[in-house]
Amino acid sequence: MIDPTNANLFAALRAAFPTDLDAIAVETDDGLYYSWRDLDRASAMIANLFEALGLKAGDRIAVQVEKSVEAMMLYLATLRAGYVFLPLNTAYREAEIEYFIGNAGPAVVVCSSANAGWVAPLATAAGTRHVFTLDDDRKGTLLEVAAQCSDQHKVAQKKPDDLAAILYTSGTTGRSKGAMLTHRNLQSNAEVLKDYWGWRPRADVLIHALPIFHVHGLFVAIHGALISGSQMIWLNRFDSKRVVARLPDATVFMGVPTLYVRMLAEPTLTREACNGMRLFISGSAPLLLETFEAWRERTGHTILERYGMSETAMLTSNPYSAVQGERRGGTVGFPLPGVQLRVRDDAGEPCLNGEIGHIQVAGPNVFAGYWRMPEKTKEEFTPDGYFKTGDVGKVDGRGYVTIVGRSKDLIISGGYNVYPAEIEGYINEMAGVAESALIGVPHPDFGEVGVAIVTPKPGAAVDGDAVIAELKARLANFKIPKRCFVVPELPRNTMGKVQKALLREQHKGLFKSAKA
Ligand code: MLC
Ligand code: AMP
Repeated sequence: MIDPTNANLFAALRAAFPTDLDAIAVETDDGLYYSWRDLDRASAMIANLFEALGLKAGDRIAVQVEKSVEAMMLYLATLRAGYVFLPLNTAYREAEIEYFIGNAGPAVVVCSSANAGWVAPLATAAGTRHVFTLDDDRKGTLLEVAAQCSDQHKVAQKKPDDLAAILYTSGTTGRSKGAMLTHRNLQSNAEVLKDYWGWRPRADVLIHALPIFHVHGLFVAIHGALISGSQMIWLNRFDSKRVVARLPDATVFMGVPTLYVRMLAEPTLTREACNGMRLFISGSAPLLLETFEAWRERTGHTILERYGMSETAMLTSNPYSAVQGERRGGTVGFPLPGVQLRVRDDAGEPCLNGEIGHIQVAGPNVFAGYWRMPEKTKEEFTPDGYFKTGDVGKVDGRGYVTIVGRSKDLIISGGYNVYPAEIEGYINEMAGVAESALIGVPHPDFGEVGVAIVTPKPGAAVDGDAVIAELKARLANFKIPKRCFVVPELPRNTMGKVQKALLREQHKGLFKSAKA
C-alpha cells in the first residue's frame, strides 16, 4: 500500500513488491537469485549504514562502480534513506571524476576497489568525508560495513520536490551540468510508463542488459520492473549471444539501437526465440528504419521506440496497444500522458503541424534545474516554463513526434552522448594544434561515432594517431574519436563559422561497411 503522506520514490517501489517476499526478484545471468526480501533487507542495511554516518537530508552519494545487483541495492538504499544518488559512468577517468566530485560535493563516494587508489584521494581533496568500495563480485567495504547494520529501516519521509538523483549531462558550452531530478519527477514517469507499456504485475520478466548510470538502465528499466513487481534477468554487461539465449525466459527487453543491431547479427535470433516476448523497447538514440524493419521481419515483433532525456526522463512513446495506433518506425510516438510537448520556430512562434522546429516540453517529469547553475537553468527554460530540449523535430497531424536532428552540437554514439565542444577543447590545447572540429559520422554498430578534423599551427606537424592516443589517456573511452584527420584548414561559412555539415557530408561514407 502506498503511503500517501510520503513522496519517497522508494516507498512507491516497495509498495509494489509482491506479498510473497521470498519470490525471485532478480536472477543474474551467472546463476544468482535475489528475492524481494533480499532487495528489501539489503537496501535497509545500506540505508542504515548511511544514516549512521550522520549524513544530512539532501547529501549526495556519488557512485562509480561496475554494474551489479548490489549496485542497484545501493541506489535503492540511497532513495530509501532520503539522500541524492549521483551515478557516474564507469568509463570516466581522473579529470572527469575530479570535476563531478568537485562540483557535486558528495558526502559519500562509492567506487570500485580497482579505482580506489585514484578516486579516494580526489574525493578526500574535494572534502568528501566517506569513501567506500563496491565490486561486482559482492565484495568491497560498503557491503562489509553494511553487514553490521540492522535490516529494519523506516523509509525516510520525502516531499515531492525533494531531490532523488543528480545526473550529469554535458553541454554545448562549458562544463557538465548536474540535472536535478526529484522524487516526483521519477515517480510520475514510472507510474505513467507502467500503464502506458502495459506492465503486468508479477507476470513480466525484463532482461536488464543496460548500464545503470543513465536514465535508460537506471530509471526506465529498474523502475519499470520494480513498480510492477516484475522479475528481472540481470546481465552485468551486454552480450548479444547471452541476451538472445535468455529471450525465451523473458517478456520485455529494453535497449539502445546498437543492442538491436548486434542481436540481429546473431543467427540464434529467431521468431521461436521471441515467442514468449511481449515488448521490445528502443531509445536513447535514433533507431534506423532498416533496423526497425529487419527486426520485425526476423522476429515478428515491432520495436516500440520512445524518446527521453536525462533532464526529463521519458517524454514520448510509440503506442503499446493497437487501439492507440500503430508503432511507426522513424517516429518516437506520442507525448506520454501528462507531458506537454510543443514545437517552436527560431523566433519562439508555434510551428504548424508537420513543420520542423525546436522541441519544448513541460510536465511533472521535467527536472528541477541544474545543480548550482541557476543562470544556466534559466536559459534552458522558456518564460512560460517549457524546457528547451535541444532536439529538433515535428509533430504530424495524428500527433506522432519525429526527431529530425538537434540544435545542440551533440553526437550520440552507441547510446552515449559525446559533446564535441568538450573533445575539441582537449584537442585544441595539444602542442602544435591550431584548431579542431569533432563531427558525428554514421557507423554500422554505434549509429554514429566521433571523427576529429584537426589543423596544425603554422610550421607545426600534428599526427592524428598521437592526438587519439593523448585523448585516450585523459577521457572516457566512448568519447575518443574513432579517426583523426589532419588538414591544412577547416571549411568556414561567410560568418567565419566552421561548416560541420560540410565536414559530415565529406566523411559520411567512412565506416559504411566497416566495423570499427
Ligand atoms: C564502447 N565503445 C564505444 C561505445 N561503447 N565507442 C563509441 N560509442 C560507444 N557507445 C568502444 C570502447 O571505447 C572500446 O574501444 C570498444 O568500443 C570496446 O569497449 P566495450 O566497453 O567492451 O564495448 P561494449 O561492451 O561492446 O559496449 C558497447 C555498448 C555500450 C553498446 C554495449 O556502449 C552500451 O552499453 N551502450 C548503452 C549506453 C546507454 O545505456 N545509454 C542510455 C543513456 S540514457 P577501444 O578502442 O578502447 O577498444 C539517455 C536517455 C534516454 O540517453 O532517452 O534513454
Ligand atoms: P541524454 O542527455 O543522455 O539523456 O540524451 C538525451 C538525448 O538523446 C535526447 O535529447 C535526444 O537527442 C536523444 N534521444 C533519446 N531518445 C531518442 C530517440 N528515440 N530518437 C532520437 N534521439 C533520442
